Amino acid sequence: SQLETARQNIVSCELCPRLRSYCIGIGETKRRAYLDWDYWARPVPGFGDPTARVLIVGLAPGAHGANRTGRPFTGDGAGYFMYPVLYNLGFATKPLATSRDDGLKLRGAWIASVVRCAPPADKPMPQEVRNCAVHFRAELAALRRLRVVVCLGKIAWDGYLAYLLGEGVIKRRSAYTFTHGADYLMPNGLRLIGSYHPSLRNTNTGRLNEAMFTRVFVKAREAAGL
Ligand code: DU
Repeated sequence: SQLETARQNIVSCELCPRLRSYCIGIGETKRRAYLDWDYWARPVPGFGDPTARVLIVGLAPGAHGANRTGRPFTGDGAGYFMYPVLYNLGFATKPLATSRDDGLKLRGAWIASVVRCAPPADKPMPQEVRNCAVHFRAELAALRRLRVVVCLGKIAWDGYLAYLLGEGVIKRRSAYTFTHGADYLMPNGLRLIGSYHPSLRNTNTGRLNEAMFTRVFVKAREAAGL
């Protein structure tokens, strides 16, 4: 299938040497809590329901999260914040995501990120984001039932707008301003919703709390007709 081809191209990607060596280096040093883990250390494919109506767009794998487990938002603080919200709203079958074989499934949702390798300091270079767009496009082309896109943070938002520019759906980004709760009907009929990213930096400081995050996904579910 198209999604399986996209997955293989992502996992074998070597387009960004800086990111590849960084991810492998994380796997070699590890954290004390994960010494017995065999780190994934490969680019991370999207995850979820191939018939998803809701696309969730993140920034990049966490160094000791998805870069360790091989599945988006699995095994780090951002995921421990996000999956319970997805579970409460029926988008996930379990509230706790710990490994890529924990049995958790998404229902009606797909999770992807604009960059598929963990970047140093969580800051991909613009050229790395551009390189990775080929993978984002490949997954999106296979997700035929999308109605709603939830972008987690401004880099995800800008990445999705760049995708729409490339597809000729919009002519300029300036009409679409990222805020938490931003909600636009795009010319292709999709709803574009913005949320602060559920990184620990945002959730530990209270910039993003569970009620705020839940409201975003209640709106997404409603806009998707779910
Ligand atoms: O083997 P499979 O049912 O195609 O599932 C592959 C992979 O995708 C597995 O990690 C579950 C996940 N998944 C999902 O999250 N939601 C679905 O509706 C179907 C599959």
